[in-house]
Amino acid sequence: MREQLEKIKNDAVKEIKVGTDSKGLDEIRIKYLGKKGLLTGILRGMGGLSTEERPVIGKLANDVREEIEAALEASVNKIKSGEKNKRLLEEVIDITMPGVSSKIGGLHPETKVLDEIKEIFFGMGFSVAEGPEVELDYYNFEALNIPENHPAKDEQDTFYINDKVVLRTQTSPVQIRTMEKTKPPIRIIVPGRVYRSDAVDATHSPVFTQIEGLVVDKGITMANLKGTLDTFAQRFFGEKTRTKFRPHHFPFTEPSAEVDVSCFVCGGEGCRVCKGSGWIEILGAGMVHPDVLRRGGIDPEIYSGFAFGMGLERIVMIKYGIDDMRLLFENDVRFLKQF
Ligand code: 2NM
Repeated sequence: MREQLEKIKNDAVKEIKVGTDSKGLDEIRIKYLGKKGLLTGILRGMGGLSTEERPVIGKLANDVREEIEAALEASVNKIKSGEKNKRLLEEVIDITMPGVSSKIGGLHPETKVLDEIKEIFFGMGFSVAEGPEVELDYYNFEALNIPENHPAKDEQDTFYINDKVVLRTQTSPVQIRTMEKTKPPIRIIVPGRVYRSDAVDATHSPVFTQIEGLVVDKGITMANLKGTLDTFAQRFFGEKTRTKFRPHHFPFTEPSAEVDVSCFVCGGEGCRVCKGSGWIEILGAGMVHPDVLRRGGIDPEIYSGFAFGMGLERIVMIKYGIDDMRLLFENDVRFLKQF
């Protein structure tokens, strides 16, 4: 029995030494120490031993068990730490490697320019007003002094939802709505989408963005309009920029003007951007017609006002030298990335 125990011990330790993973070691544990294991088998046979031999063999058997367990534990620890080291090596992070930068989006050029224009007018005490794109015919035309027979009312130019409802062709209906509910002083800009039944080409789109402005207070004159638009032009195009007011006609303003700015590329000498003239048309403007003030609930005997309007896409095209408006709507990333 002594020899048997000795052999079991040596075999087990030998097997444990060559075991390479935790699973193999579990199998060895079962083979020797399990319920039906080799050592357990020996211990069962101890009944046939003499009373002198029994404690000696019993102690020996216990020693063997302890040695096998110790060898198992040592081996398990070794394998476990080996497995852990291997995993750590595989998972190692090289903090000296260059990072992978994630791609982030940018602002559309129209958004950038609109933000810039808003900031300039905020600096002069304006705030933003907004209103519906689907608008009553009354606010889009009649309240603005545009008569029933005016060419702008033609179905060729305006998208009609029904007899009384249109897609707004300008943002001025928001000015009327603001006058109706606000007591002067009023100082607002109204950016927003407008709709006209135009064919698409390099300078036209049936959907575009207007920025209009309205100031109403006691004693507002053409000089205030000129000063406001000069300040805008100088902050937006550069401090040397001059403006030129050319007489014009709008039904909703009297007097009315078209406003040019001196060319920000050549300074007025004449170049490709201003087509040799030295001037670029950017705005329509005028003193709000007394009838329009009255329809907004404002007494033209007490108050006066000025208003102006510009097309955002046109301003963006001028500023960045874009020759086709369609580029602003197609959203080709290769185009948008440049701003
Ligand atoms: C323009 C040109 C001139 C304008 C007038 C008004 C209102 F509602 F106050 F009468 N809002 N916007 C106006 C004046 C718009 O766009 C080219």
